[in-house]
Amino acid sequence: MSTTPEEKKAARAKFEAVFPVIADEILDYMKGEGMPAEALEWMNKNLYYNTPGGKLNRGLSVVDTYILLSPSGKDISEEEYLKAAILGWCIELLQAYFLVADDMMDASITRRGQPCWYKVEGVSNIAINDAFMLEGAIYFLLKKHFRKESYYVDLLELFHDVTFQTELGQLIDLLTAPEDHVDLDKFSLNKHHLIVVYKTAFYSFYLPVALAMRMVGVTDEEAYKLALSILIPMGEYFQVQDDVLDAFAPPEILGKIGTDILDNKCSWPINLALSLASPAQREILDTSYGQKNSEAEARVKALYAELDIQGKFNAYEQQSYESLNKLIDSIDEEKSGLKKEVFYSFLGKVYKRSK
Ligand code: DMA
Ligand code: MG
Ligand code: MG
Ligand code: MG
Repeated sequence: MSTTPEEKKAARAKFEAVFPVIADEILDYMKGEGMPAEALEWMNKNLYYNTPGGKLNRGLSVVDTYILLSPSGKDISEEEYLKAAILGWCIELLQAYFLVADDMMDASITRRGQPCWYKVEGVSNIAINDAFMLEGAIYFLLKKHFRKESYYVDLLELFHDVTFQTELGQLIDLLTAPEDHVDLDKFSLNKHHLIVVYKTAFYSFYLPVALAMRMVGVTDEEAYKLALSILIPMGEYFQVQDDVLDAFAPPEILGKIGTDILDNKCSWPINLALSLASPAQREILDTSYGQKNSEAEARVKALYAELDIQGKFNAYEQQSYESLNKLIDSIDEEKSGLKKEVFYSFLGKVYKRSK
């Protein structure tokens, strides 16, 4: 696998070079349909503003997994590389689609170090249709590149299934965080677990690995179940990191300004704080959490510091890392046809991340 920083950089650059190819295919299609120049320019901006600028963990993991599972390993043909990379970019489009909508629903300000798309001058509610178009582009690309493959329907099914699962997660995330009614009794770590598995783990962790497995030709359903049993807890750990970074990371590094406290979100830090708070501290949380003002937000953050939520997270992170490593180590490579390295490499991408 790409281990040295130079190799990682090169793998990323190679993957990034595929984005203009797919963007052109989408724009050429629109041109062929007689869409006006204005529409082409708009879609071009939508695609480039929202798709490539992230960490690309999900997209790169499709390629990495494909290389690890393919008998030719690093010597896969250029044609195979391109197909794996296109699947990778399809997940990045799915991610772009979710994020454009998520930022509107969460009333967020910045993303990846720039204003959220709906906040850009002249965009506003057009962002709703832009999100749909990012999603539509996925199925255009899948049809164009995979229509003739025996696993085409499996790819479609995977994208459809995880999209619905993510939307279920977003629904319970939003219903647990009403804007006008703060009731911290509605929160629990069980509820949090359900929210994060659905809104994040399926599309961010299971999807990249499962897509690569389909492309390599894995048909044994047990192998998919095994992958799921490791990738779902890995995704949960990743979203706990996201929740903790929302409260503690400097926005300049994180690339986004945290909104979970203002938004009354059932996030990991508040659930932990609720389990540790004295009656007096609980009173502060009841009156300050989910209030749309920065003084109230600061009071919650001060309480998080008092209760050492960051320290508790560090312990959680260590524990999760160890238990995920144990899970991965217990894989029987021979029996499952999977490779431990697929999971170690994915975990390595997110362990102790700062953004
Ligand atoms: C992310 O939840 C889930 C999806 C499906 C985008 P979030 O609102 O915590 O994400 P972020 O912190 O990136 O806004
Ligand atoms: Mg959000
Ligand atoms: Mg959200
Ligand atoms: Mg978040």
